[in-house]
Amino acid sequence: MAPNVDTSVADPDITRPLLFEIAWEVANKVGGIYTVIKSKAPVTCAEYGDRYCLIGPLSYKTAPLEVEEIAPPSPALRMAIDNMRSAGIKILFGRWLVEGSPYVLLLDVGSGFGRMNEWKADLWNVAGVPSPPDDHETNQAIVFGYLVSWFLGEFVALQDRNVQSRPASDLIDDAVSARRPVVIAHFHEWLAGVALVLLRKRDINVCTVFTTHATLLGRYLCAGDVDFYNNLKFFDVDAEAGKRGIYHRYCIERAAAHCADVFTTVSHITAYEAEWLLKRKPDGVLPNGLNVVKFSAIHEFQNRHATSKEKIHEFVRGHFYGHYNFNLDNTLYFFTAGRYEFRNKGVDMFIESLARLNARLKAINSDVTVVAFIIMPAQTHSFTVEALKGQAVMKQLRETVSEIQHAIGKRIFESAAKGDLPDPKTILDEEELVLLKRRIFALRRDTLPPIVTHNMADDAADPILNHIRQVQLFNFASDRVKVIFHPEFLNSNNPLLGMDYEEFVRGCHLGVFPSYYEPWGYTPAECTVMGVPSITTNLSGFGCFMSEMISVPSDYGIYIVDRRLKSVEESVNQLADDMFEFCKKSRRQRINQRNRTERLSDVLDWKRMGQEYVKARWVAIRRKYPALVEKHEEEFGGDSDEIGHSDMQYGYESDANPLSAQREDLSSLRFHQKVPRPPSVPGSPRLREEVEDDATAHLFAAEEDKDVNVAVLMSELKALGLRGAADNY
Ligand code: U2F
Ligand code: UDP
Ligand code: G6P
Repeated sequence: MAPNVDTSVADPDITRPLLFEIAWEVANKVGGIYTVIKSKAPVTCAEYGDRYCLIGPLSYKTAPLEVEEIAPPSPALRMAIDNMRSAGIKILFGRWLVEGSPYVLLLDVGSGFGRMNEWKADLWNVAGVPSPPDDHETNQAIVFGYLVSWFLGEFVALQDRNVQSRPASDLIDDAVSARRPVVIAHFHEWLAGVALVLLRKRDINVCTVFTTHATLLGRYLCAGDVDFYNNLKFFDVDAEAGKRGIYHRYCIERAAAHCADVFTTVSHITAYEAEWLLKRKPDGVLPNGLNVVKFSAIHEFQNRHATSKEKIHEFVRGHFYGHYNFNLDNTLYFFTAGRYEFRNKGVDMFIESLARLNARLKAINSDVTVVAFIIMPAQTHSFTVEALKGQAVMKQLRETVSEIQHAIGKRIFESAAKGDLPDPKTILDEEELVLLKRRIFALRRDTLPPIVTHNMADDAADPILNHIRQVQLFNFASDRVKVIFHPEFLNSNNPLLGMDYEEFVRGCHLGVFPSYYEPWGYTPAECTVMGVPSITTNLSGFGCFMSEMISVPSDYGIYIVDRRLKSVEESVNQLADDMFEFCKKSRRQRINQRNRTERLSDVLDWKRMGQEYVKARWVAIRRKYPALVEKHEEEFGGDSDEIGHSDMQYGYESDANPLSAQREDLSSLRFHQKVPRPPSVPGSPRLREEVEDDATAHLFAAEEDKDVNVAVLMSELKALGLRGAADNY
C-alpha cells in the first residue's frame, strides 16, 4: 500500500528555482539588451548553474556561430522540445558560446507563422490586444510569444507529471528531488512580452519578472520635438501611441508590465517614465552591469591606451593629409557612438558644443587640437574615394621612408665600418630626394579634409551633416576642433580605421554622450570600465546612477551635464565648459584621472549589480507563493518585502584578486553608500594640512589645483628624482 504522502511534499521547492530568461536578443545582437544578457551570463551561471536557460528566437545567421547544439539534459525539457518539434516547430537547444556557457533554447519563429492568424485572434480574445496585418515586428513578437508560452506550459506540466509518476518511496527518501522546483521566467522588453501575458491568462505556475529597457512611447516622443520630461504626467498615452502607429505594440508592452508578478526597469528615470506611460509603478530598478575583466597589472589599461592611440594617430595622419599641421602629441580624441538617434543620443548638443569649444580654444590661442569622432551607423554607399586616398598616400609615404631609412642605415654602417663618419649633406642621395619629393607632392590637395568617411545615401538630408554645416565645423586648418563622422560601426577589417570598437575607445581621451533620452546608456559605462573618462547627462540612467553613487563624479572622470533643470543654451554651455576644462589638463592629470575612472569599474561589475536581479527574482517567488515563502522565512529567517530593501545574501564570491589590496575596494559598497572623493583630493582645508605633512603628497594634491605653477612643480619632481613623471607635464 502506498504510504500517506504529506501534501506539503507536493509544494514546489522554492529553494532551488529554475530560471528562464527570455529576450529577442539572446544569441542575436540588435542593441543594448544583447550586452545585458551576454555580460550577465557569468554571474547568473555562477548562481544557477544548469538550472538557468535563456530563450530567444532562432536566427540562422548568428546561431550557427554562437551556439553549440546539445541534447536537452532533463526528461521534462526533452519531452517539451520533442512535443513541439513533432508539431512542426523548429528548435535549437544548446550552449551559448559566451563566458558561463548557459543553456539556450532558440525557437524558429518562421516555423510558427502558419498558426499566426489563429494566435492573433486568440490574443485579441484573451487579452484585448489588437494586431494589424502588416507590422512584421509585431507579428514576430506574437508568434515568438505563443511559442515561448507553449514551451513553458508544456515544461511545467511535464515536470508535475514526472514528480507525480515517481514511486512513493522516492517522495519519502528524497524530498528535494521529488518536489518540483519553482520556475521563474524573466522577460526583457515588449518584444518578449506576449508570452508573459499568456502565462498569466492561462494561470501557468510560473513566477514572472518583466524588465523594460525603455518604453516604446518614451523613445518615440523624445525623438520628436516634445518637452518630454515636463509633460510626462499629462500625455494621453493611447492617443499618442495611436498617432505614431504603435498602439498595438504599446498594448503588448503595457499588458506585459501589468501581468508580471514583478515589474522592473533599468534606471530610476525610466521607472518614473514607465509609471506614467505604462501606468504601473515599477517594483524596483535593475541597473545594468558589465562583466569587468581586470588586467593583472593595474597599469596595463594605460599601456593599451597608448598603443590604441597610436593606431588612431595613424588614421588621423592619413585623413588630414595636406592639412596635417597640428601636433599629435597635443591632440585629444573625443568621440560619441551608438545607434543613430540624433536628438535622443544628444548629437545635436555635441556638435553645437564642439563649435563653441572650437571658438574658445582659438580665442586663447591654444596649441591643443581636438579630433571629435561621431560613430553612428547610417545608410551609405561604401567609403569615399577621398577618405581611402588619404590612407593610401600616407601608406606610400611610410613605405618610401622605410626603404630610404634602410638604405641610409646601410650607408652609415659601411662608412663607419671603414672608420669614417658619413657626410650628413649627402646622407640622402639624389634619387631618394626625388622619390621623397614625389611622395610629398602627392600629399597636396585643394579640398578640405572630409567630414564624413562614407558616401551617404542621403547627404543633403542627413541631420548630423546638416548640423555640422550649420555650425561650419569644416576642418579648416585654423580650426582647433576637427570633426570626423564615421557612419558605420567599427570593426578591425575596416580599411580606414582598422580597429574594433573596444580598441578604439581605449585609444580615445573622452567619450561624450549628452543624451536626451537614455534609459541606461552602456557607452559611458563601457568607457568607465576601460578607464576612459566620459560626459553624460542627468537624463541618462547611467548618469543618474553615477551621481547617486559618487560624491563628486567629476573627480572620477564622470562629467554629468544638467539637461533637467537647465535650458538647452545652458546645457550646451556646460558641455562646452566641461570639454574646455578637459583640454586644459596636463598629460599627467589625464593619466591620473584615467586611473580613477578605471577604479569605478568595481561599482559597475555584475558581481555587484546582479544583486538587484537576485532580489527581483526572490520578490517574484514571494508574490507567487506567499505562504511558502513565509514558511521558509519562519524556518530560516530573513525578510524581503521590496526590491532595494531586501537583505538577501548574494551567494557569489568575487574572485580574490591579489592586487585588490592596493585598490580601494569599491565592489563591497552597498547600493546606498556613496563612493567618497579620491584620497588625493582633501575634503577640507584641515585635511589638506595633514596631507602636506607627507614629503611628496602636496605634489600630488597640487595636481588638482588649477593655479599650480607647473614649472615649480617640475623642478620639485626632478629634485625628488621623479624625472619620468616630470616629463609627462
Ligand atoms: C592609486 O590610485 P590613483 O592613481 O587614482 O590615485 P590618486 O590618489 O588619485 O593619485 C594618483 C597617483 O598615481 C600616480 C600619480 C599619483 O601618485 O602620480 N600615477 C603615476 O605616477 N603614473 C601613472 O601612470 C598613473 C598614476 C591607487 F589605486 C589608490 O588605491 C591609492 O589610494 C592611490 C594613492 O596611493 O593611488
Ligand atoms: N557599439 C558597438 N560598436 C560601435 C559603437 C557602439 O558595438 O562602433 C555598442 C556599444 O558597445 C554598446 C551599444 O552599441 O554596447 C550601444 O548601447 P547603449 O546602451 O549605449 O544604447 P542602446 O543601443 O541600448 O540605446
Ligand atoms: C598612458 C601611457 C603613457 C602615456 C599616456 C598618454 O598612460 O602609459 O606612457 O604617456 O598614456 O596619455 P594621453 O592622455 O596624453 O594620451
